[in-house]
Amino acid sequence: MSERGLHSRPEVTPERAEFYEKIDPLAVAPLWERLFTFMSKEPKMRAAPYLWRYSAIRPSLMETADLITAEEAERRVLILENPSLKGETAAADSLFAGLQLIMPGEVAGTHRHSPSALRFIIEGDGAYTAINGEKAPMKVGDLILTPSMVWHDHGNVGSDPVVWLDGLDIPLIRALGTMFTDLYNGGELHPEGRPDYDNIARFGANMRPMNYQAEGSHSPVFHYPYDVSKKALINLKKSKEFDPCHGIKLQYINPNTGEPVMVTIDCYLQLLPGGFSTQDYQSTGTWIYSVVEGTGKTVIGDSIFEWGPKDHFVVPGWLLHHHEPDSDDAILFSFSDKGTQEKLGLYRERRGNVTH
Ligand code: 1HN
Repeated sequence: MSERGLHSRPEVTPERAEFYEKIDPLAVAPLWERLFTFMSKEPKMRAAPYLWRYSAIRPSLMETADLITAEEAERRVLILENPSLKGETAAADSLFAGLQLIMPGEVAGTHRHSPSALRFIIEGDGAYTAINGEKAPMKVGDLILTPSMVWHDHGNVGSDPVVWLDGLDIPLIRALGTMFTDLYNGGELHPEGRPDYDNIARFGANMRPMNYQAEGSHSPVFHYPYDVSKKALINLKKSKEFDPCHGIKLQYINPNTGEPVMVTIDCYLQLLPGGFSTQDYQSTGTWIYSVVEGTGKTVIGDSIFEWGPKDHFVVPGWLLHHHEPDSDDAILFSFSDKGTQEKLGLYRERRGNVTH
């Protein structure tokens, strides 16, 4: 077999080494010295799997309330920063995750940005996100979307600290060089918009206003309440039809198109029946999980992560993994770059020995 430089480095002879040094000032470099460093046979993510235990983080998150105001911070968020991507403001190669705290009486002012974001409510009652001035009152387990370039602010009108998971496509937007951000009117709060729950009334009942013309590519629903999503999972359990790799896994969709809720981030809620260990699954998608209910473990490559409610973990792309819930049912929220990859024709998955 002849030597090929796709997966291995060609020999560096003294003559070649001298040549490489000579051409360096010309701002050119030999591709054959690089190919094998990134043209992996299969995906190799920079991020390693990781789990953030809520009980370990929560005391520090609460301390931030006295350290900085929501106003000064713009958003009081502790980044779930993957140790393998230290300093990169990322939980995984393509996705950002963080935990945001808002205290009673606080407001996080109106802004917008080209990255798309989701909120998944972790703890506390009485806060809201307003999208173009329309409030979505938050309850634990609710999913709230703030798609690219939509005005949004948050507030807490209750008496408890409120914490949610922020999921964003920051690494992707940075890589594409498409970052734009604005403060509303240079720093004002967006005036009140439509009444609370208006988006759900218009688009969230498997109905829509007659003659509705879609605006933008994201879902016109920006609030997916947990009680509705959970009820679907509980009712589906009765069918006893469980996906071997996912248990019962429902995707949040844009009701206009059936597509993922946002262009660059897709979201899921999943029930793992008690004692139902899933089969090994591998996909090019990166998955970030937030545990809502139940306990169990997830085996990712060579690592085992034990989880309980409010813990977060990341499954980077192309790592073989499976879930093992304990004897009670578990409910997991997750978000992914699967939808982005599918739009680019790049998504692949493998169940057992079959690659799709
Ligand atoms: C952001 O604008 C929010 O609007 C949350 O609540 C998290 C993380 C990185 C960059 C911007 C928000 C964020 C963020």
